[in-house]
Amino acid sequence: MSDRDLALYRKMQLIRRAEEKIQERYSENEMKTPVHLCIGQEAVVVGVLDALSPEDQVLGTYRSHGIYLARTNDPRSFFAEIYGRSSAHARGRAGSMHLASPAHGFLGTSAVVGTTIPLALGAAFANQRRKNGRTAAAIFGDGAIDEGVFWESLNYACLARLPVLFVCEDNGLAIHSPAEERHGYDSIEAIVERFRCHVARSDSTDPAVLSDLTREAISKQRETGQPAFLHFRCYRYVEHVGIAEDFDAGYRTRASFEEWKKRDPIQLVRRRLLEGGVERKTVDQIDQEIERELESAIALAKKAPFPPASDLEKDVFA
Ligand SMILES: Cc1ncc(C[n+]2csc(CCOP(=O)(O)OP(=O)(O)O)c2C)c(N)n1
Ligand SMILES: [Mg+2]
Repeated sequence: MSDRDLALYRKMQLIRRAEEKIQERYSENEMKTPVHLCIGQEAVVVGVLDALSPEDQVLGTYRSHGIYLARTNDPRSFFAEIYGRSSAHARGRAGSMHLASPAHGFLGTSAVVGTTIPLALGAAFANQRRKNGRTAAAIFGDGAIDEGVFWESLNYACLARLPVLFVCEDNGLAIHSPAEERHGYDSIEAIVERFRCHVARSDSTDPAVLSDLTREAISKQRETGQPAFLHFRCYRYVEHVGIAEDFDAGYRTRASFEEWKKRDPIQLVRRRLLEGGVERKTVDQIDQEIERELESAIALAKKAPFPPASDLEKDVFA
């Protein structure tokens, strides 16, 4: 149990500290990319990815630092990308919002809400035809379920029995609009359950719980051939885009933040490790290693070259 928790803790802490480093340095104005931080939401991505095998595929949104770091475990490439340097997997062309690493099964992300859901269907369709047993997961926000493309994708995946996981990372907000102001229904699960689709939901901030639910969904998917919809709630600690808190913006309260913060995913797993007999110095050592890794990744990124101007029109469709 504690080995698994140590691995989950490490991944979440890597993501959290990487994003906190972005917060610390963003005002230097060397990161020429908007940033959508997932601070507070780490358990969803880390839990879901823990249940996938390395051959499985995943797609995300513009809020995908967590997927990138959890999947690649490569903060050097991550910061190279954030600083726009040619040493990154996408050679500095992606920025924060278009992270991908196909070599790690992380097929892509997009700034356009909902667009990577049908791409996951395409991957699932190919996997189904190749009979390779892989699962394709689309991780998207609750804003994406407001779009037709989600419902069309869900319908087709159920019809064609595609091995796909729909993962709704529900922070209750699309920018500043709460779910209550956007939905003409009360329960998304109640609707999706009417499809031939396995459904699971959770408010847990424990990545181990979310990982178990995801594993269960994948095994049900394999047994029945039906896709799965996972609805996982979470809380975004900072503003929609940018690095700051925004509790005075009027669309949510600091009290709601304080409530969720009591269940902070990283503190939750840290507590369980210590209570389970793991020595504090073991956990502190993980923190220190992450600190060193991130600082060295940032220093390397800053020294790396920018892509040459001659690259500007490379790999451009039109
Ligand atoms: C097709 C499309 N419509 C509108 C937007 C503007 N937009 C950017 S982010 C966002 C909110 C999306 O919320 P959600 O999917 O819940 O993701 P979160 O930011 O909460 O992670 C919207 C509407 C967009 N990028 N793409
Ligand atoms: Mg949202």
